[in-house]
Amino acid sequence: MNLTQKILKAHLVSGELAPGNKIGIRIDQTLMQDATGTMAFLQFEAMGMSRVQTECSVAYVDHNMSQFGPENHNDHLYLQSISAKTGVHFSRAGNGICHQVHLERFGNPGGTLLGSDSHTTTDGGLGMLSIGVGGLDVALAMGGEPFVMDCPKVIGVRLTGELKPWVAAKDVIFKVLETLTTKGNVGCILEYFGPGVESLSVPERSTITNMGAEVGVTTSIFPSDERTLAYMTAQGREEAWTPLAADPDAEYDRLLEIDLGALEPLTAAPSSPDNIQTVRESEGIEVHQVLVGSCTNSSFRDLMIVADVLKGRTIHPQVQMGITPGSRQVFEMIASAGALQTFIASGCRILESACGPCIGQGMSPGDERVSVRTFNRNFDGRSGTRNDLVYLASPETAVACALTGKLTDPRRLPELFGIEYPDFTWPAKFHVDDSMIIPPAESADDVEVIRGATIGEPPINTPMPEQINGKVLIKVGDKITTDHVMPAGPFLKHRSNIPKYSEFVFTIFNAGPGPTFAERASDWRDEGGHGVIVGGESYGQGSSREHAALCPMYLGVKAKIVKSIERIHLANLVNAGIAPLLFMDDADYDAIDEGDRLRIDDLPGQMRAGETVVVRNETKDREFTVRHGLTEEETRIVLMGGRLNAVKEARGNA
Ligand code: MIC
Ligand code: SF4
Repeated sequence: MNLTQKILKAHLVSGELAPGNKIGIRIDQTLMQDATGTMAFLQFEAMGMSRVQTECSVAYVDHNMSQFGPENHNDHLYLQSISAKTGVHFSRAGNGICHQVHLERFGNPGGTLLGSDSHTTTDGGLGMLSIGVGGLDVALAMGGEPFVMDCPKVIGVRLTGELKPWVAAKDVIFKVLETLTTKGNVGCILEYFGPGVESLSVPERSTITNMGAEVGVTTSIFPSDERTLAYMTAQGREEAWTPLAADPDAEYDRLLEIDLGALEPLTAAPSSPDNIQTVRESEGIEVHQVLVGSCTNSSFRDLMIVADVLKGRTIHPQVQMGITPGSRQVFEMIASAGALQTFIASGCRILESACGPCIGQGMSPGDERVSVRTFNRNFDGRSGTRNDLVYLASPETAVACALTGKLTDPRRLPELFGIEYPDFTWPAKFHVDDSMIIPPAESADDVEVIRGATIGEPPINTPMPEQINGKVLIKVGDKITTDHVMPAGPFLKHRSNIPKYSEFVFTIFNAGPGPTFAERASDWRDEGGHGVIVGGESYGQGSSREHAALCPMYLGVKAKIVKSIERIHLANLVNAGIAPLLFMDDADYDAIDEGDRLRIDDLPGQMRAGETVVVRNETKDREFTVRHGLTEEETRIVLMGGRLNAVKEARGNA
């Protein structure tokens, strides 16, 4: 067996372990962050659940920390109080980015982790099966429900050799992205193995598993070995370590081979993480901003490499540089190692330990200015600037650009500045201080949940109508991300208030003078119509935010018809009671225009009867057939108007 199969087998509660089947697995741990966590907790409450049933559940505050207006702090207070009441550990604002902290303090080899954030996959670096999902699915797992998923195909990635100086773990995942791209990998897991694995530390492995989210796979995993033991020992958690690996004769559904020694510094050019180029070929492009941080690249190692290069130097006058330590542990360690002093002296701006600019919370670049970031996503506008030009890169490449003011291959640092590759050694012990993680209250009775005025209710959908009186509210192209659907940046603070947040659906496409998407949708809804969204390939890439389903649902959208759809978004649509329908012929996509009236007769009957649904385009006077790949249970949920209705009915509190 491969490692994925071993962990799945140990957690299997229903179904048969063969690709293509639905399986249910037991979830040991859950994670949520504030931007998805408030809605997840509101849904947990709405389903009538009280204390969590997992081995360990943690709620983090790391996304919504700018605190312009009362919304963010209201969210923090709600999360802290409801965590205490329901049995969840609470990681306070300032303690760090959920994935970095979870890796440090909670993750364990061989366990299962479900998180309401797509980069929950970070813990795969420890040998934990870690999956990102929407908030409602985390709420269900907290309530003790098994997680139902497609039994994955496992892609083996055999690593050989060792990285050369100035080439980093980030370049490994860029290589994978170049090969597999961001689309077409739904239902797969990436499993790393081979002699090259031992040369990578756990945080480096986690950079690789973190960005598996960009590949669109369910998760990514590394074996648990002596390097894993060393990391867990340094965290004082060696008792949670266990060795794990695939059997020597394990089989994979597909095999990739990467010679680490043959890699060179790579970058993801604007504006997709799979737009991979060598840094060499992009050299010379002017850079105005460099940001080091995010859950991908903000470990102690990453920051020490950057500090070592900067030591005794000042960043280029044209560049503004920001540093975001991944956790309070990393922050304290760079402080005691003298790296913080180096950052300050070299002119860096020190940001707090949080997601920050990665999710458009500050440091948006100027119009059409190049920003080089060690982050994982460079979707248009995610930085908070509509016409941004974000290059993703390793810390090594980022710091080279900060010194030269141009895209620079870090292998030229010795020749340009006489800088040798930093000689970094992992400390035997990390700085461990869990005082910012508040354990839950012993008894729920002693805790009063604090609900500020900006905390709303989770939206409840109505059952699917017999006839869809549809209008195409928007037609979009390929690779539409959930950032396009539900922007973050300045709008992120409305996550707990669906009516307000819904005003910003598809904001990036609202450039012209006409009515916004939200205005078109709500006018049509108020006339008794049903909204339809039309899209291309790989719709719903990126984040796990269920708001990309909940807000369109609130605006009356009943169906999305797209060429293909990504895993988490598909699950979120089902949970919200929106029909996810797939084109069977590209010509049908081509024949639709925004504003077309689409009629679907007896949608419930058609969905129950089989895989296909006939749609009539009344504007174009043509009919076409689409399909839905849903199971009977998923169909039932969509037709009931979403999972909240289904769970309430099952629990007798409808
Ligand atoms: C992201 O990186 O896009 C986020 C913000 O962390 C999201 C979650 C969210 O939208 O709250 C993710 O990756 O799932
Ligand atoms: Fe936070 Fe960015 Fe990581 Fe998302 S990708 S969890 S916004 S640091």
